[in-house]
Amino acid sequence: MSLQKPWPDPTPVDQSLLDQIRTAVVEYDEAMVLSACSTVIDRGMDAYMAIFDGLVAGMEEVGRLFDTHEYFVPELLMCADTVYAGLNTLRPHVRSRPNAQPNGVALIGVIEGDIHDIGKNLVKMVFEIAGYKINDLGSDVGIRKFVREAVETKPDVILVSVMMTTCVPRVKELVALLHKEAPWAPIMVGGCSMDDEKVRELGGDGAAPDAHNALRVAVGLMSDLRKKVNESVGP
Ligand code: B12
Repeated sequence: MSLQKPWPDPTPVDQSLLDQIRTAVVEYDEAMVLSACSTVIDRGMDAYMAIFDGLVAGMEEVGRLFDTHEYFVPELLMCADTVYAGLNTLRPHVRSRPNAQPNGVALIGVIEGDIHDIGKNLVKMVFEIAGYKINDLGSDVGIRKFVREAVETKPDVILVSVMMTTCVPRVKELVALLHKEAPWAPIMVGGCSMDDEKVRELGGDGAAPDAHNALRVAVGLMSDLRKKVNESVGP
């Protein structure tokens, strides 16, 4: 699959720095990640690229090490801390899209029972740099809270993150309630076990494998919904 990577800054990060960032995440070496990320910034390189091709690429490798039982939960926790140390350094230097305008409001959260929030925070960042205002409910968000916030803040799009398959039935329940209580907003569901087919089964409107595609799909869904509303209102 070809991923759209809308780098806001064309100056690429040196491969050796990307390697350092990846290694630092895998080896949960916060000093190394801070040093490499500071170098990215000092040299005016692309912070967005450093996040996705450095920090996220490192976390993907960590996932593989967990799968092969070389890493366990304590390592995951330290790797996640290292990702956040790098993200906190790089995030203020990610440039908004040159033509970013206020684009609407996105409601985002991780479903109850699930505390994996790195992916959710990256989706949030991509929407922010495209000009969206974000209402971030955080992680482990109960269904009632999600629905209440949707009704009260009238978002243009609702983004639900779920990484734990055990939490998927709860997402189905949430989506059904959101369709009833907040029918104006398309609902996207994402996370490691989600694809288009699964999201449709849950009643959601769209899926995306990563943060870049999440924005692209959301824009399409919002425009489709606007067209439908206009057609039903008539000329
Ligand atoms: C880091 C990690 C943790 C950290 C999380 C730290 C944090 N602050 O997030 C900690 C140590 C806390 C953790 C805990 C656990 N974890 Co864990 N964890 C991971 C790991 C290795 C990486 C997740 C990650 O951050 N990836 C990097 C980010 C960038 O990727 P991402 O999250 O997928 O997000 C991208 C896309 O999915 C998408 N996306 C995400 N959200 C959304 C939303 C929308 C709307 C859209 C469109 C797109 C989208 O865009 C994102 C950015 O591009 C994964 C392995 C994996 N393969 O994912 C396991 C994994 C998710 N964990 C797993 C498990 C089992 C657990 C524990 C139960 C372990 C335990 N025995 O305690 C606990 C559960 C805690 C809980 N209740 O939630 C399993 C889940 C399996 C399953 N079938 O449910 C996985 C898949 C590992 C495995 N292969 O078994 N974990």
